[in-house]
Amino acid sequence: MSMIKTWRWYGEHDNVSFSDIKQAGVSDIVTSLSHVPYGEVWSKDDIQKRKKLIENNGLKWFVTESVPIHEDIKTQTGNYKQFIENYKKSIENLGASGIKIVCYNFMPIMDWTRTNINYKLENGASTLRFELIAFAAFDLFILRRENAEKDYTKDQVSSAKNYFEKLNDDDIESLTEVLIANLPGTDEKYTMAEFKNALDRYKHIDVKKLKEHLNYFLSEIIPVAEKAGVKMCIHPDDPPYPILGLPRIVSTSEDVNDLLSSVESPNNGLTFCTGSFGVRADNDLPKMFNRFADKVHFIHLRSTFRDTSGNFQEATHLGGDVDMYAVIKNIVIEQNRRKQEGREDHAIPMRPDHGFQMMGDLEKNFYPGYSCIGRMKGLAELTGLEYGIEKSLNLN
Ligand code: DNO
Repeated sequence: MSMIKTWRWYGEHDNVSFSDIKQAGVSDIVTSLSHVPYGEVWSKDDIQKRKKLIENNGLKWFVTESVPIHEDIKTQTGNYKQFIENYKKSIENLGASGIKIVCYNFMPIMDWTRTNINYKLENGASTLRFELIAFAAFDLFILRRENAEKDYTKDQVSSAKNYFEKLNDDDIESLTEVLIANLPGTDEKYTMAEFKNALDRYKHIDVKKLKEHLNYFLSEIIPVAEKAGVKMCIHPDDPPYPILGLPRIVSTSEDVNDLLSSVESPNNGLTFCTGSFGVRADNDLPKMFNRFADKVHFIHLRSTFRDTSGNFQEATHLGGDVDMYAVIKNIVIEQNRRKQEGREDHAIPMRPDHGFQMMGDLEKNFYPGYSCIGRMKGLAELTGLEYGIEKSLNLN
């Protein structure tokens, strides 16, 4: 009753083939219809077409990541009511096609954020890194966000200034590109002007208001998800704290508790992402998993090293600051508990999240973090750890 091993696949232009994925020891694909514009309905035809393609290649599909939430819904402006209706239709169509788990996020404007998507390690591999001073340099001196200096200490502002002064035009362009023009993991692109407009829409939206908007969304969506047999599972903020003055509402245990209890339902659940939550030293991951275990419908496993200056960097899956042994042990115990209860969903889908770009993959192009060999190495390590834990508990 091990976790279900899944693999995120970005569609036909993904450089990782179905054959690679099967050889990695994976049974299920996690994917999204990224060609459908944000806010529009995912039609049954489109969903079926993707499903057939996956099944014809010997794999299965029952988790989607993500069905994106239109900015109008997050800000409750413009066409948000229509977009919520469209979202409901997508959920119904997904449920009817056997796609029963829907991962989504409620981060304003930007999904996950890094300042360097090609950070070279001594051994030649590359990883993803977030450097606070680089980010501050962008915020203060490239974006020139109004009142941005209030979000940093005096020392940080002066380090960011030094950092900025050393950047040449190409450096500025690539920092901007990685932060706004080419948001990692999505096909959304903003120009600087569009990005500033997007930020402006949040001027009067604080944490409290954004939480209200999420609660409203959930109160509309969850009853539909219940009927369709779909489990919604929100992805945490990455990084798990406010950036660019934007509110963030899925960063801590209390945040998760708020949103899960705003609409009590087994269909209102969580994607437990150790990499995102793990960037905060005050997030005790094994404890958090246990607190919400009942409603964890999807798991992302990876780890980061963080320092005390606000920087973090993605580590090997068993390295870094995440106590992966304790997390997986709690997952194994939860799965067993569900099995004893007779729950059908006792095996929780997981995917190895991100991975180094390494070996033969260094010459290829991938969505940042989503190379083949690095993720496969992560999957192998995590599977071995899970196997050992199950064995020691006499559960396999
Ligand atoms: C990053 C991913 C996120 C995630 C979305 C879910 O690697 O985990 O982009 O897919 O936040 O909506």
